[in-house]
Amino acid sequence: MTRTFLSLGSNLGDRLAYLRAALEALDRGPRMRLLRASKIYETAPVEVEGDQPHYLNCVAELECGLPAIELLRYCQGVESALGRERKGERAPRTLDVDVLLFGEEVIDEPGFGVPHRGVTRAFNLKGLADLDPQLHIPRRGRVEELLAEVDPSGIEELEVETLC
Ligand code: PH2
Ligand code: MG
Ligand code: MG
Repeated sequence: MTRTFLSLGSNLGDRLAYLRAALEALDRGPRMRLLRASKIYETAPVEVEGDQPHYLNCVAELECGLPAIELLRYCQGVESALGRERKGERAPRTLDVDVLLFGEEVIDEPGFGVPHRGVTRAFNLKGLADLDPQLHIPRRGRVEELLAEVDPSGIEELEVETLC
């Protein structure tokens, strides 16, 4: 079993419902178990062009018995099942599920990098810090130290029960 962390994001439609449905689907996935989810954050879009709605983001911790590439495929299936249209990498979306970390594995393949290149975005570091501030990110460092270095603006904690 590998300890893995996923980033969930939605900025189209009923964002909270998409995050909830995604967590349920991840818990039902083959050889995987949802352990915990971070707080939910409402976040200003980063690294996108033009006006886009704000995101809801959270981070989920799972135990996974699949190889990383199969976890990625499962996550992509969950995105599609929940209405994701492939309209470009940075277009608004009902659901984005990114494999942030897969144990200590480092993967550099076209279309699949682990740790995910977005792992040091402030909203992902915040979610990771909710779950384990001491967590080590291969090639980057410790979550709490990385979080101290990023700009925390544009991130608001959402006042809801955590989803898991
Ligand atoms: N995802 C992106 C690009 N920009 N900005 C926020 N706030 N949240 C995201 O999940 C996000 C983003 C590409 O996947
Ligand atoms: Mg993403
Ligand atoms: Mg993605």
